[in-house]
Amino acid sequence: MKTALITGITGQDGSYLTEILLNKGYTVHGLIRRSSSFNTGRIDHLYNNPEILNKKLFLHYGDLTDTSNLNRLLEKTHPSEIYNLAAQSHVKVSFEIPEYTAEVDGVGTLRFLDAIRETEIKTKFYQASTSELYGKVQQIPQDEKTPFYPRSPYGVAKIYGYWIVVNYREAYNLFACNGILFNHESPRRGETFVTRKITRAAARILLGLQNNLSLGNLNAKRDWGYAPEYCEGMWRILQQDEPEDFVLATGETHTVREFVKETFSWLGIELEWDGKGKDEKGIVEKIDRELLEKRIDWSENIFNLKLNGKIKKGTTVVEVAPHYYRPTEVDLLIGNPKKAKDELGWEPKVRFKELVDLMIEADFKKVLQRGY
Ligand code: NAP
Ligand code: G4F
Repeated sequence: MKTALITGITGQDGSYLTEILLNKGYTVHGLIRRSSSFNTGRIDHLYNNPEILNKKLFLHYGDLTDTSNLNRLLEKTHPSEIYNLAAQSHVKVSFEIPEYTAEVDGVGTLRFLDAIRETEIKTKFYQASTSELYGKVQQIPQDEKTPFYPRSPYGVAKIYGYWIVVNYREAYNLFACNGILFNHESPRRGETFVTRKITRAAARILLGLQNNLSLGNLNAKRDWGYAPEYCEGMWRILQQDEPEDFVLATGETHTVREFVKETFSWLGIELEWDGKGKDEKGIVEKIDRELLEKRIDWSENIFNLKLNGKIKKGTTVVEVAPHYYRPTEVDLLIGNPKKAKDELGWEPKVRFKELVDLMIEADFKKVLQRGY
């Protein structure tokens, strides 16, 4: 039976990967951080299942900044596969805590690889590398051979992680691989990343819980895919005979503005855009009340929420707040997943519109059920 160790198990990807591996019959060990409030929300459905917890799923306290803990964990769990997903993963936040980001996302990867080398455990190692490595892109679309040019402390820390994986593979013959994953989203995406921030805010605005949505750069373009499919890709990367690096992406790119437009459109609200730069606003142009009512399953609504009566043609629902701008921005990401398709048989199925729809639908439901 295969055993996997997942760092970052409480995050978006960690939670999906855990489900995938449990379904494939793995025993899963997860590294969790001690937190002053609950941080297991995304895995509670597994954690609270007595058939799973401490039978197929085991959780261990630890931190990527704590070397002795990582060594002990490896010796205790003897994983056949390790997925290093833990990271300070917020790009904007990395400008405020650059040193911590380097410690966790860069040196943390080294700590793990070195623990494997020291303990001589026979295992395969997956590193959560990122399209942020391409930053100020040197080629369109980006693939495994595109030169890197990171644009944030996060990107720079992750580039160390990327190269230390390559170096330990070549120097010590470790089975270590980089998955260079483009943005991937889901209803479990952290609420401060732009996609989730948009879908959650749109639901709350429509139900009168929030007045409007403040965003930063509306022009940034991202290649957004669906997280569970990318987690399946991670697993496939480690099932190869030889360790290699792979890009996972959809090959499609859209602006943040398009994501906002599509979200509101699912709710029957057509937006028009007025002004430029920090003065740009998203204004309600048309409301399809019939569609909006159709979208809402009022039976979920135990808080007696009502549709926001203030929303009408001409209402401003989106504004730009320059404090969300980044000191250096990644303007355009679009990946070429050809190698993954050819060698892993991996192909994304959920495209942009479907992704937006499933995220706004899930957030609408959540707000109706929770009342916030
Ligand atoms: P996420 O939701 O932010 O999850 C990050 C995880 O790392 C959480 O479980 C977090 O624990 C944990 N963590 C943070 N600092 C840690 C530390 N010092 N020690 C141990 N654990 C720590 O991120 P995600 O979206 O699932 O992404 C997973 C990985 O893929 C990350 O490495 C990210 O940088 C990378 N990546 C993500 C994307 C994407 O689009 N999602 C694309 C490319 C690469 P808490 O729950 O306690 O905070
Ligand atoms: O959702 P974001 O914060 O994601 P970003 O910066 O692309 O990073 C994510 O994807 C990376 C893969 O490329 C991962 F490695 C990383 O861990 C993370 O998961 O921002 C997307 C875009 C940016 O251009 C940002 O400037 O949206 C723009 N944006 C505009 N307004 C905003 C906002 N981003 C956030 N978070 N919040 C805003 O209000």
